Amino acid sequence: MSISFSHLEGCRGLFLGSPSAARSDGLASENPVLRAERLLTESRRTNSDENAGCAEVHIQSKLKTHRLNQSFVTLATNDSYVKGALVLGSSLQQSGTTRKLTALITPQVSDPMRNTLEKVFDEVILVDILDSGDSAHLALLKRPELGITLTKLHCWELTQFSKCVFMDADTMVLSNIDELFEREELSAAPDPGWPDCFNSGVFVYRPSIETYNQLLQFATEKGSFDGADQGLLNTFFSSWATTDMNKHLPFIYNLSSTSVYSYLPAFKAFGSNTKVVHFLGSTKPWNYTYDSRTKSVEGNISDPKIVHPEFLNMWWDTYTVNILPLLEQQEVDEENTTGVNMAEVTEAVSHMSVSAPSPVLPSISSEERKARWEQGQADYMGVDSFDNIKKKLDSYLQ
Ligand SMILES: [Mn+2]
Repeated sequence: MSISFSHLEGCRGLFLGSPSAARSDGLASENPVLRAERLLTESRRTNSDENAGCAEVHIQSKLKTHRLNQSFVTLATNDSYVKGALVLGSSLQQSGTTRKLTALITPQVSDPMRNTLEKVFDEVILVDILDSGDSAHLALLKRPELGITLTKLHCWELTQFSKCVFMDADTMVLSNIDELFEREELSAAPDPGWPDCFNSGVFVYRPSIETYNQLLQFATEKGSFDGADQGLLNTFFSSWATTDMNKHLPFIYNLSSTSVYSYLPAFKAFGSNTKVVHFLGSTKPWNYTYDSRTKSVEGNISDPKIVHPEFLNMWWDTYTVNILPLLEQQEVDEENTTGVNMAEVTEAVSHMSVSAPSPVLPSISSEERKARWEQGQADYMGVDSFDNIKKKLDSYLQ
């Protein structure tokens, strides 16, 4: 028995709830609908016609339960990272996700920013290790250097959900990624710097107090080889590299900003499939200045650490269109909303190169230049400057 599309349209209204403006574009509600279609087809194959309606109701309620039981989770430890979390949350909404959105925050987050988060996320949960009498606090006393790392581990405590996808606040989705909920713990994409390690900016996991306590104990005893959550999680889930390819997410679910430059032909071939951008590095999108008239980031886009500027401009476009109006409602002071408060400017400037572009040196052969590039010694201010890379990209894409 086949199912007509109009029938599915009816289903969609029923089990996806009232469509918000962001979710009515038909973009990403496609995935659960296709899934429902498959489930319905399967059930009808195994059920007699008189039972089909019953099975349908059962599957629809099962889908709804899934939707409520699963969440995207992020963490913001200060007001700057809240900006990232807001853009991430907004991008997930725009993707038409059917899952919940949860933000963990620490006490450093101000009330107006917290109130704004509550407009985008279904749940905003304060995690305060210092104030808690639990094992996390005890672990922190022994390993004070793991402060933020241990805060991130709190995501395993969200046992109101059966499965979650954790995403760093410096990530942004470009299309629906609800299919990630079909993966098991711990699924993640390779880290570009050491591909036998996964990057912990995006990962699928199952909340569990048992796992949470094991992670804390592990952190206390072994620490983290990189001083952060990625080192800890890679040691804890050490079978990731070799055991189950289903737990290796394709790189397009966590495309790091550095990869565009370090493997340009691959970016050229596969970059258009990107689903999640991760703004790795110390200079974050909110550290840049954006010109809303030209819809582009001003100034230092030749910074080799920053992602392809189209992604950065997308981040700022989402921020300007969807987030700034929310912040204005909260009367967050102007300094906060523009992304140019002094601490951030200092941080950004300290990572900026201010030297003038060096002249192109014709004496370097293209072989030599390639070798230097591969050794990470690209001439970013000269022949390998962003403008030149962009010209090259444009010529490929024409
Ligand atoms: Mn990150």
